[in-house]
Amino acid sequence: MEYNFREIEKKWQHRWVENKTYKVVEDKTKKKFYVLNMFPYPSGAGLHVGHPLGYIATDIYARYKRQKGFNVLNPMGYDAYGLPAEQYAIQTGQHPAVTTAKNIARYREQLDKIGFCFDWDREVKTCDPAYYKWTQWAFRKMFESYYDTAEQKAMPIARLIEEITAKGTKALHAACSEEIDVTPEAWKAMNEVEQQQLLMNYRIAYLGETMVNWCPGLGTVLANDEVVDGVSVRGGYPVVQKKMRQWCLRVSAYAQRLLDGLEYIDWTDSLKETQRNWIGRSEGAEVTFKVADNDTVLTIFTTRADTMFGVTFMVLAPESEYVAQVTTAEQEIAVLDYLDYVKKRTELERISDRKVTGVFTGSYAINPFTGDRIPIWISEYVLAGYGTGAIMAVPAHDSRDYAFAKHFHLPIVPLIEGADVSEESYDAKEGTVCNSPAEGKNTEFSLNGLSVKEAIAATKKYVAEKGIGRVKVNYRLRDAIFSRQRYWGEPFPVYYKDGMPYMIPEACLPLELPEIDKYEPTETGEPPLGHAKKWAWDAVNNKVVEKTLIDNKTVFPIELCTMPGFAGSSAYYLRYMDPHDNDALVAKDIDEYWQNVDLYVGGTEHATGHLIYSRFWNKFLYDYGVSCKEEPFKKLINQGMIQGRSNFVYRINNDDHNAAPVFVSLALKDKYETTPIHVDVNIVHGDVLDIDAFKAWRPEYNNAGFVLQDGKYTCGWAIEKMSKSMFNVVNPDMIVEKYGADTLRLYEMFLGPIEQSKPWDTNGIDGCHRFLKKFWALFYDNRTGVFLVNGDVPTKDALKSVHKLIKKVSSDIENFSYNTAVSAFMICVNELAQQNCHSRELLQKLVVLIAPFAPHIAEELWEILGNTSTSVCDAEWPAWDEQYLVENEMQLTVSFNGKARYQKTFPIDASNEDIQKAVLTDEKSLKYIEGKTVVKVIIVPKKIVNIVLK
Ligand code: ANZ
Repeated sequence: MEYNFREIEKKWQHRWVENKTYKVVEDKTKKKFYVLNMFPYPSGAGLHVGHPLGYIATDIYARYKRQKGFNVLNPMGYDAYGLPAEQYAIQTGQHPAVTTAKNIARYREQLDKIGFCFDWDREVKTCDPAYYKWTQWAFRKMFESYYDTAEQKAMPIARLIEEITAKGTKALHAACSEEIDVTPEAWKAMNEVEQQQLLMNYRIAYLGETMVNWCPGLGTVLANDEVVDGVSVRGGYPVVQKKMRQWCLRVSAYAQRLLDGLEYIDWTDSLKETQRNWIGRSEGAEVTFKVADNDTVLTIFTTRADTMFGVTFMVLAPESEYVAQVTTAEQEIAVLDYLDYVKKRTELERISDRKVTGVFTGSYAINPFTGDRIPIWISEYVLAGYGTGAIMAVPAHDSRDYAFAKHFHLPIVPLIEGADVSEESYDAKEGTVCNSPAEGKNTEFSLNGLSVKEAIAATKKYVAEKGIGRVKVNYRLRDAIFSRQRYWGEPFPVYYKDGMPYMIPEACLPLELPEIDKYEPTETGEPPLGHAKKWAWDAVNNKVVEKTLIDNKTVFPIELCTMPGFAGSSAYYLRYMDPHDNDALVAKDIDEYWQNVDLYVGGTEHATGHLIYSRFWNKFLYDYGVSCKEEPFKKLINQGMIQGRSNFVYRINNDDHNAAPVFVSLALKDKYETTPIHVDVNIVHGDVLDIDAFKAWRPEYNNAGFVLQDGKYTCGWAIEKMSKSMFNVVNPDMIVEKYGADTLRLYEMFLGPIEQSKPWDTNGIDGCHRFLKKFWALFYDNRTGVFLVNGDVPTKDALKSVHKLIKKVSSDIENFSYNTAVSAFMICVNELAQQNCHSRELLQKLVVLIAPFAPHIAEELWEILGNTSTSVCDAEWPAWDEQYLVENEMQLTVSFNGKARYQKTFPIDASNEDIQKAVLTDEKSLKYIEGKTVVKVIIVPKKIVNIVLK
């Protein structure tokens, strides 16, 4: 019987479905293990071979853990809301739901062919109302919560209301957008709208005024990476900075916990470092500066309080509220001009551009340490969203301040002893402070002779005592903007009464996305949901009704924005635990069983998006006891990218564009002037072009001519990103069809370490396929079809080969070193074939070992070996026995005058005398020794015997 992978794979994929082999239930008698892949966005292009890399890695681990006796959860689903389907809808009128469903079906078909052990009964789709009910539910709960900074957790807003009523806002310990002082009396005197406005300052999900990249041409907010040089990447429309009222999540309140949590999870150092930088904790001080001839007091944030004596000017962010307060009449026009210029600049450009721009406000501040009058400027390098949006500039010790001072001819006063003030050495953090540039100005306080660190501490203490400052920890992490002016996303469960948002009652969730007939913004610039006719909330009957009924008394308009892409992916791992529960996101006992994800695999591109948001989201749910673990993902592995191996043909340049194209083979191309052209890798085999297929590929190549080399056309190649435009996309379906899923799985793992990026090379796949054939040949004679397995007692050598393999594969899987595990299989199978081993006892172990990697062939052979009532998935993972691994022989290389001639095997305990005797009398030695004298025999233990002849 031959290895008929097509039949075998089809058979087992059916059986698995029929027998529900991969169905998982909570089984308290077993230890749980939860593996998870970052779920895919089902794009129209389908899967290419790069996509399943991570899935195969997790699948192997899941199967291995199951064989080790764990109850393994390995779910899969779809991140189904998103822009591409909506863009397609705008272009074609095709409803995004239709496109998405089609793409999901295609993904599923492709995934099914690869033989994953997903429990499809637990599938989730973020666009499914039964799923997004819980996304809306969580959002609602965030709206109903504030972050208590004393308790360090989210708390119900009702408690905050009680506290404000009793003690006013001054006594609150609550994360907020701005400090507001409201007495209990003032609170009670407020009307409902005013009270709601005040509460908004504390809610975890809040409507906030934030700066966004607004693109009037497209009628939407754009993300930073969708804007280049002030225009939209798509369409080239101008983009301006605009303050807009948007839903935001108070992620910043969790900054310290997000930082602390990194300490006890098993992620790579580089990923943790990326998150730390993103969170950006910075310890410093807020210091106040009085403005001369003005009531305004500027509060600035600095990490270098020690440089107070070197402050020679102040800089405000263009968006700062101080700007209006300090701009003088003479400077007004210049300031307005400048603000106009800044509006067109994105934050990214402001940070990365080294261009020096700015304008003087006309006002001066008083340096509280020196009493000096220092000019207040405005510049784009100070960002509105960080610190207080205002800085004290110390050009001698800060590079941007230095560049600014040089440009506008402002004074530069060095403070660090020996510091040479020039562009290169502005930032002398180490050193001794000498702070009295202007003798006699401040005699009360001196930092002279202190180290920078001591000076910072001393200054912080001093400003706190003097009431001109306070110690402050800042985080770079911003609150997440949570509104999108888009259709294809989760609707907010929100309606508006008197301009203030109210939540639709929990019992009425999900609020389903309505149908619309146009996907663009409305004529009046509203988001696409503005087209929905039935999109108003009847607060008496608690239901969605026609918009024409809006009276703002009992029927109100519903929010028109939808949630962003990361909403649906923030808690999906919790939903997989209990996907059909209508009463809870996840039932408490089920959550306590699965706890959190033990192994999470996905791409590095999610380091600062999804992996921050989902950690935040989970911590919020943890605060309410919904999730029993504070960190969602215990161990995380980033799989590398699979790159494409592109092929090229070389077209001979010809000015006559009507002439038939002529292509020259690689080795001959330098004889001509040529242009390389990407060619579809699927019509190239081993770098040799399939000429007929090439002619059929494009009508313009129909009558192409070829300059061949040895009768063949050889293509050039290069490693590039795998992408449709480079024609180097390899479809897994094609590989499965030609070689089988087991070969594909083995080959993807064999390509190299899982975390590394590596090129796909279809040419190499034959090796893995041949290996599986050899594996099969241990059971069946390929030519005669005779079943070879016998009950023989295995030889010592065979035992050693297999036990060595068990040990190696077990530790390789634990270390996710799958490529080395695959090569260990290859070595072992070669050894067993050489030893002519067909022992049932050993082959059965081999089948169990290979099951995680190549589950179809393993199931088939498992059954053939007589295990007809169980799946190999439940076969116990074999243990190795050290006794078989002890080396009892050694192989020595025998050399003559340093030249290696042959190898000889000895018992491990052979003495040097025995070795020497045996080597000198060996027949193979005699021909080298003949006619010469043996001068010396050198023996390097366990390695070499060198015979010196004369
Ligand atoms: C005086 C000073 C002297 C500063 C010196 C630095 C070096 P990190 O560490 O990132 O927190 N800064 C404060 N707010 C800013 C804003 N909104 N936009 C741009 N820059 C701002 O950086 C804190 C430092 O960055 C602060 O300390 C402030 O400049 C500046 F030798 O104050 B420093």
